[in-house]
Amino acid sequence: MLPSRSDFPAGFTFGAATSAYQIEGTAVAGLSHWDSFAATPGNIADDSDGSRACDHLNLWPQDLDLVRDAGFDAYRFSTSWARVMPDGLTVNPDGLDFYDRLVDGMVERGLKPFLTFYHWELPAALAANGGWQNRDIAARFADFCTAVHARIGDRIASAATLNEPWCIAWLSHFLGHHAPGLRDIHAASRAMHHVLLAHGTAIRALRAEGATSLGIVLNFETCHPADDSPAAARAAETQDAIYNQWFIRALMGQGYPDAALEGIGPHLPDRWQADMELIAQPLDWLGVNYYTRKLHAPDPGLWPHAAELSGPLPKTQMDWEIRPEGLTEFLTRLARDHTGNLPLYVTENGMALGAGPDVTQDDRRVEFIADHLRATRAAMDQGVDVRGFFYWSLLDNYEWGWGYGPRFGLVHVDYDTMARTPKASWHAFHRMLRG
Ligand code: IFM
Repeated sequence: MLPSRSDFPAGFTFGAATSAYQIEGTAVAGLSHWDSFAATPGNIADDSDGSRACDHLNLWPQDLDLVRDAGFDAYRFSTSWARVMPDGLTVNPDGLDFYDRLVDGMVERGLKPFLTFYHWELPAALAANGGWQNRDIAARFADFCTAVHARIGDRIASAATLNEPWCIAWLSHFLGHHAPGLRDIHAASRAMHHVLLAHGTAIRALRAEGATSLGIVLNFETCHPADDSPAAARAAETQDAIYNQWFIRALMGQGYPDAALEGIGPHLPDRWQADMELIAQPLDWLGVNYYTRKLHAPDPGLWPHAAELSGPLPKTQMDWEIRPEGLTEFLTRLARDHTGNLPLYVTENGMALGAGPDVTQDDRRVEFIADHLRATRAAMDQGVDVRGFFYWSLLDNYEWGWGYGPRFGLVHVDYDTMARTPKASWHAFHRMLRG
């Protein structure tokens, strides 16, 4: 059973989250680097792509009904850059029309629109021009954000520049798991800096246009040593610096962490230090995405000299360990070490769980959500200013390199018929929020 709504302060925002490429379908959008990445054999577990996804482009009214009917206060969504600017530069009014209707649909249903400008579908034309490796991306990204803001900003409750810069930069350019699928320390290091430069440039441009309630969404993952050895401790510290410190430190004006600069520093663009002030723009809130922890062991190979090992805890469908206390730890650590009194939102938390014969049966997910809501409350009890919790995801959807196998949704999607069926977890939220 989920905790009760009254366990959280009045005004605490409960929401459900999605992203454009994972649910919309790409009809009448420009090509993005995800389309070419997905079209390359071996990149996606089931060789699928986002061309149809959940057909949210057409079915969005019923999807928003599901958000409202569950009793959520807010809906977190993203705008596809490739739909709004198919060539990455020129605004396509039809693309903005879609988001205009979508935001009106949220407002009509009493839902607060929580916008994320970029959740990973970089227009192919910009990718061909170096993408996140090219410093020019910062100005292009600010133009995209201000174009979206000019059309829908008047009805937006809150806007994040980027979702999960670690994924945009490291997972995609060093580990090669996401578009553009590179495994290149030089490319990754440049992306690690440019993604932050793009954020700062966009925030400055949006503020000049009068935008308010601006933030960014970072993902955090507990990095534990695989054993008691000093070498394992060092491997975990290095991974923690790359994953959990690089972005938040720069954003809060604390500089990049030394343990990550050791390997990334030699590849950063010239005079990167001069960008740090622009990167550290004042923010109105920070979004925290939390899912799991990983164990790290020393690896004799190249920097970061670390290898990931599977841990002993119960796991989700994607083999991610379930460790709710990690969410309390990150929320308290952030407030203590980095963000002070800045309001925090849990902008993503959820679990992948395969569908059984009864697609509505997901009691393990209900338990997962209950534990993470309690973990959020525990951080609040320790004085952390957490303002909301968004479940990932409203719908089963396209899980990037994993294709359509993992199911994160509160609502089951039949990918043949596109039928939506609320699961037990959707009903649990309904009882909690409307009960
Ligand atoms: O599906 C993703 C989402 O796009 C970003 N955060 C993590 C989710 C689960 O992997």
